Amino acid sequence: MKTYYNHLHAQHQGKVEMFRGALVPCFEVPARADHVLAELQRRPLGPVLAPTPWDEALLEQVHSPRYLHFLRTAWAQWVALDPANADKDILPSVWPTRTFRSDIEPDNFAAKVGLYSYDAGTPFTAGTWAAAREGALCALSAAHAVLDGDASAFALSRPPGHHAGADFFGGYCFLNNAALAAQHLRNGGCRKVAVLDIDYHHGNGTQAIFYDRPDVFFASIHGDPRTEYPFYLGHADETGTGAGLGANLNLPLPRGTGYTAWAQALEVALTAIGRFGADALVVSLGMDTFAGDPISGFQLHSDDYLRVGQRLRQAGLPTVLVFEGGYAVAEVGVNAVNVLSAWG
Ligand code: OKP
Ligand code: ZN
Repeated sequence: MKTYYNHLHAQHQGKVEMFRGALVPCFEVPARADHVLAELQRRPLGPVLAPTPWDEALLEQVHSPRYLHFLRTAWAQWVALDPANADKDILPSVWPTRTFRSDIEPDNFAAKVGLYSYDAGTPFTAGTWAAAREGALCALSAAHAVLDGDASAFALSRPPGHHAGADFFGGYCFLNNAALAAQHLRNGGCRKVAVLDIDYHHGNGTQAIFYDRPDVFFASIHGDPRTEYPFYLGHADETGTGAGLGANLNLPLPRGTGYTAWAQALEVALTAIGRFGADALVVSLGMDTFAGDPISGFQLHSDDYLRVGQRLRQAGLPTVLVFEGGYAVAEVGVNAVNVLSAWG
């Protein structure tokens, strides 16, 4: 299995995120990807490659031009406000909630940041765009390898992607790598694609991007949004809309859920994906279902991930795996490679 590694990932290195009224050190740190790469070097599954430099216009198939323009220029706008800003991260603090307008992009920079985001936990740094863009290329490259006939491919990148919508960042995510991979598979001739999101947190961005589409099925197993981030999406009654009705499946589980109940949800998701008739699978591979994760609440153990990988492979579909969350930094490499080793 080829791994497309984002060698620019460490250029995105947020300092702090807002948590309970205080700025605390970021959980989403460069060491996460370093540990996965190190484990892939200990237990090689195939070549580790740089992504192919695809036409950036592909990003517009998932993200709005005005959002992409914002991402490309945000850091320069921030430093233009005050040269001293170069030492600080951009952190959103004001948002257009219900009754406000989001069709007019404000001139004020803080207001612009709020228009294109939804939380105060996602710092934008000097290297964020470079890292996120290269990560998107990793996802596109992995999709391309599968289109070329590989049984599977892995996009090893950060920042993660599944919370990013067509025109907003949040939840540590800026570009939706899994959605880009799914779209790339569609462009390359797959008639139907399924995205299976097994990160602890609901993939609200991916769901929203495909919610009205019948050609991309989205299934997610995650902490119940009544208590777990991202809170405002991910309930079981969200089944798609319009032509996409029936092509969305949410399987929220209570905090504390262990492997047995989680694996039952995985069966439900894979059965639905089978019924849908997908030609290819994209897995949003979050490793924050691990019992030791500092910000999540499921109870999976390292050995469980070997079985998760086996079961995903048994689905029998060409599979693109995209790295998402997982904040038990020391264990994230072993856990991720345990899943991937099913294709070794
Ligand atoms: C991103 B991914 C922690 C608060 C949670 C956002 C979590 C984003 C998770 N103090 N903040 O889905 O792993
Ligand atoms: Zn997560």
